[in-house]
Amino acid sequence: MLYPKRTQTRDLFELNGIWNFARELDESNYAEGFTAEKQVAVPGSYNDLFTDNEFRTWEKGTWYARSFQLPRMLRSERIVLRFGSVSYRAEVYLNGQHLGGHETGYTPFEFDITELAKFDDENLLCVRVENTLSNETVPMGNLQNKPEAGQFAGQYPDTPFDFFPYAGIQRPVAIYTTPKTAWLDQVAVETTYEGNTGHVSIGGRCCGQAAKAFISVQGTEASTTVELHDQTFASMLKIESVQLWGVNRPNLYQARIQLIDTDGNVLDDYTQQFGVRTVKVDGNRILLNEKPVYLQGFGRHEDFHIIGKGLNHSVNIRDHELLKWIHANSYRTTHYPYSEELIQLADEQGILLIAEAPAVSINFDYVNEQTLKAHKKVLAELIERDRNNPSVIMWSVANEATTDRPESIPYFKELSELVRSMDSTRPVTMISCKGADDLVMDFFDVVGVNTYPGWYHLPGQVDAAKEHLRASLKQMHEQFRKPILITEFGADTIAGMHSLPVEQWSEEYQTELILGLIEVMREMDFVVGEHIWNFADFRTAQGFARVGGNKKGVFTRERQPKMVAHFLKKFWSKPRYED
Ligand code: BDP
Repeated sequence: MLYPKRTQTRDLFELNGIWNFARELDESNYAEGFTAEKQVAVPGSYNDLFTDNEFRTWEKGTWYARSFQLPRMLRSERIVLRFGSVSYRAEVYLNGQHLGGHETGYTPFEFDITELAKFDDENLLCVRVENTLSNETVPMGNLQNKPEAGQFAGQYPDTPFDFFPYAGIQRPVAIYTTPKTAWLDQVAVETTYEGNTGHVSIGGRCCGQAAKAFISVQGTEASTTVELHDQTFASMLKIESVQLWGVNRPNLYQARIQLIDTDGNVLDDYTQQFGVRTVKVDGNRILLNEKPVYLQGFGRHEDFHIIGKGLNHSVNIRDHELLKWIHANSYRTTHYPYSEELIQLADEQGILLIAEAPAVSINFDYVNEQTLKAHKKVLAELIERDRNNPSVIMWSVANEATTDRPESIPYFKELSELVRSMDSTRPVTMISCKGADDLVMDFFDVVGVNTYPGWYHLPGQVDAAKEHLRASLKQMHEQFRKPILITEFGADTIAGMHSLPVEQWSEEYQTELILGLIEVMREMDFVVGEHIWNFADFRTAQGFARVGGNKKGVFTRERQPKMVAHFLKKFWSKPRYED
């Protein structure tokens, strides 16, 4: 699915703003309109908007509605309604008619509304949104408070992960048009280079009557015209004196794709951004453009006051600003696909991303066929969505599944095969908390390790935590013989709390523990990166282990630095390998 754009053949407008909102409290036909209980903001999560706890933790059906008019000059066009994401499940109705649904929040979906849209009257758009998680959803939820025993047991709401299960229409809603005669539906760009020449493969799929595709890379000599076969095209272009995409030089190119008819008339016109770069795992290194890159950065969340997980451009800009300030070069989109707009920002600013499926804490006590089906679906949607973004250097299929269970082996084999069949240009990882007992690392290129010595065990004992990490990393490397990326480590820290001698929860403790553990990671030649948990404090479900949220942020939820941030800024200013 393409990102919606206005071009010479396409129009675009957004349906963001204030919508009507009601909880589904009875059997009435909400799809034909309803009395609003509240008004809500789109995009945004609904949970933190109101003062009433009933709304905050409501996970059953809610209804969103708004009306809109269409200008008559669009009558001749194909009209598409697109949602950036709705968590977790959406059923969409236009003028009382069911358009379809989508499950697994965090990925976009769209409907052709050409036939149903009215031009002479208001259109009524109603969306049923539901966030009830189960053992068949990805992520799971409502496991009767029985996640794996540990810090998530007994939480409210009942999730086997700690971040708050925000819900709603969390990303933009847009209407875009394409010509009715022919339109581009899908584009895949893959790149390599040899010396100064970039090799760019651009393929795509279209619908309708086009005969050929004219493809050119703006600002270069590269262009070609290719015939369509079964409504698909494939092309290979060369960019001379290519400027590669990299961390400090995020050079981007625009591929213009024009669908043309047999007389050479342009039917559809779309521009796809891409960067020329390669990424691979070679021995104990991740190579970006054939040079080793050491990942320094964070796990994160899309999370902010009031708006929850709603797209917020200001927070996104601020977060990337802080990443640059602290000399981080990367982050993992823990624990779900982030907004398309944020991934584009990473492309433009040269930030490396590990794009993660929303599969956190998959527990094999509860997995069934349907869980695997949902997991495969959302993984495929993620790859389809982000495959052209140069900032995405690796796919993460899951975080902290119970991968010490034999049932996890065929499950993750199938997932890794799916990813590789869709994209052979990026390494694939899985993030484990099972140490050397993990059974599925054979299927992955990089071993992602979440480890909390000095926090969940060995509290307050930095030296013992370092010793534990040293021993466990060596053991894991012996076992897996693959590069290890430390994807989570850290300590909850109350901003403003100080203590000498150092004690858990204080800024001194976070600083000493994080810097101490990094020292150990850097003793090991097979460690390819350090991602601290977390970039910023974030809202969680309620439980005895969380006081006002998860406080492992290096920055507060307001995006101000804790003490450790200043030390990291200094330490990370010298990259481990020369760029
Ligand atoms: C890890 C999870 C992460 C949690 C973190 C923590 O991957 O989502 O927030 O622990 O406990 O297990 O802070």
